[in-house]
Amino acid sequence: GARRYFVGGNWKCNGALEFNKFLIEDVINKLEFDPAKVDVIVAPTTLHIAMAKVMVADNVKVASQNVSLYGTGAYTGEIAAEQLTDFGIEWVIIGHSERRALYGEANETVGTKVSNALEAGLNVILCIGETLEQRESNSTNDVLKEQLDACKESVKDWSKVVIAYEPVWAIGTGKVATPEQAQETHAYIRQWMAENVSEEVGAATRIIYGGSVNDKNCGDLINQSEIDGFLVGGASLKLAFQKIVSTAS
Ligand code: G2H
Repeated sequence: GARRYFVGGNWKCNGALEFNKFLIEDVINKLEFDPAKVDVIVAPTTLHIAMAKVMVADNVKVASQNVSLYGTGAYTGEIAAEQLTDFGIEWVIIGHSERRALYGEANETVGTKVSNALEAGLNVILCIGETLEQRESNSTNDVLKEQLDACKESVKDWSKVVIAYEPVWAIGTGKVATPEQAQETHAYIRQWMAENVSEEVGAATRIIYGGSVNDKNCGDLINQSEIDGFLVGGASLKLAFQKIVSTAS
C-alpha cells in the first residue's frame, strides 16, 4: 500500500522471564520482514521492557503499554513519558479499551496522555473502538468521533501517531471484525482525519486493526485498502505472530 505497514504485539499482562526469552529468541528474533515496508513493535509489561529492549533484534522496537497521566514526581506506581524516552523507548500504546474499561480512562485522560507522550518525544499507538451495544445501536461512528475529537488538540504532528481501531466486542473474544466491517470503519476514521486535520494527513496516517487477529484471518484483513496493519494480543504470544508479520510485509 501507499503507507508503510505497522504490526504491534501487545503482550498485555502476560509473560515471565523464561517465557519472554522463548518469545523473543524463537519468535520475534526470527521474524522475516523488510523494515522499509513494515514497522514491527512489541509491548511487554513494564517490568519486562528492559529485558526486551536488550534482547530484541535491532529492527524491532519495544513499546510501553501505558504511560502516566503526569510527569515525574510523587505519583507512586507510575512511569512518566520522559522516563520512557530517557530509557530509549520510542512507542507507547494509549487508550486501549482495557485501560478505558478497567482503569477508568476517559476520553479526556486519553487526550492528555497523548499530548504528554508526544511532547516527550514518544510515538503513539492510539486505540479507539466501540462496544457491541454501541455497534448494534448504530453509534459506532459517533463513539469513534468522540474518542478522536478528544485527541485532536493533543496532536501537532500526526506522523507520530498510528491509530488502532479495536472494536471492543472483538478483543480477546475470538470474534474478529469482518474485513468489510474493518474497511468501512477505517474509512470513517480516515474521513474524520480529512475533515478535522487535512486530506494529506488522512491519506498518510496508518490505521491498524486490532481484535482477535490471528494467522488465519490476517490475510483477508490486510487485503483491505484501508487496513495498514495490526495490533495483535493473544496471537502475539505465539508463533502465529510470524505469519501475521509476514502477511503485512
Ligand atoms: C486487542 C488485541 C490487542 P487480541 O486488544 O490489542 O488483543 O488480539 O487478543 O484480541
